[in-house]
Amino acid sequence: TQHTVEKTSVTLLGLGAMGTALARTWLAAGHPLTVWNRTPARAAALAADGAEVADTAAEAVAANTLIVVCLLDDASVGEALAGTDLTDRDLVNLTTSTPGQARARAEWARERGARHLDGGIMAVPPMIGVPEAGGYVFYSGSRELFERHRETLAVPAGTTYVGEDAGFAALHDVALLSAMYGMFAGTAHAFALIRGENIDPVSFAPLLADWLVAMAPAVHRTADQLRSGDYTKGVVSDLAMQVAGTPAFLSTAEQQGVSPELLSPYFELMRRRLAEGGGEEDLTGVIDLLTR
Ligand code: FVH
Repeated sequence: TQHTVEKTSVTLLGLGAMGTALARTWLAAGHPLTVWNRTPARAAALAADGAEVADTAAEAVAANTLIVVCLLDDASVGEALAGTDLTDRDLVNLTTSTPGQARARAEWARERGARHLDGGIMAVPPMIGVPEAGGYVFYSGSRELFERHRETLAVPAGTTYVGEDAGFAALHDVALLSAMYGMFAGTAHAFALIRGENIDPVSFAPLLADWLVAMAPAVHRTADQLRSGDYTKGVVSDLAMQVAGTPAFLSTAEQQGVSPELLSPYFELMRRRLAEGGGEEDLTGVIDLLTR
């Protein structure tokens, strides 16, 4: 005899680039899917692929227990859910929010009789439904809710649960993306330095990418120093040596006609920490200056 496992029915509010990508993976995996979007035309292709299209958000929320929301921002979530009955619903909000907004939304959902889980998506739409692309979603809030829907939530992308505090998914999301922007700032400066010279950016790119990968494990040393409180632990290149090197970076930028505005704020923090007596430390002391 054949035994078929029933797939959890999902309601999805929001069919932007990300919502549409999510919807396609649940449909492809055989999950009954009800969708709603403010602009109905965006649902047409999904309807042809088997999604139920609700005329209103209230109708979509009434259709299933698991409600996934992927809208532009927290304000649009409030607007879309305003006229819906969330009683006894499992609300999973994948809309990018701040930690504060996520905590407030969790409380807002609880007051309306819903269970709540917040998600921070660490992927772009083409990575959704492509496990080898490495995309995943941070989840925080009700652990029980996360466990209950883990399998369904794992269909579009990997899942990483980071705690009961509803704000933690957003915090992890923003922390990682902030580090990414630091990396982008560094690469912008590097490309600016070689621009105008007889150096092919396409040949330079693998050197740059490999260097960033080689440097990335330094985050583990930083974490270890933060945990122990000893910022000299395992130090390889101390702050005094690194600050002594900064004039070469600034002079090179000047010689290449490149503004130092991306590098200077970080160098300034390094100099301040050195002036406070952190010369034998790693760069970890800069974090103290930021959080003071
Ligand atoms: N796309 C990406 O690369 C990033 C990757 C990381 C995570 N983000 C976040 O995902 C959320 C949704 O992003 P998206 O890419 O789907 O965004 P859009 O394509 O711009 O679609 C926005 C949807 O939101 C609807 N919407 C906007 N305002 C309202 C409102 N007041 N009431 C109801 N719905 C609203 C919009 O509807 P429509 O314009 O089609 O009528 C779209 O469905 C987002 O938080 C990213 O930060 C994506």
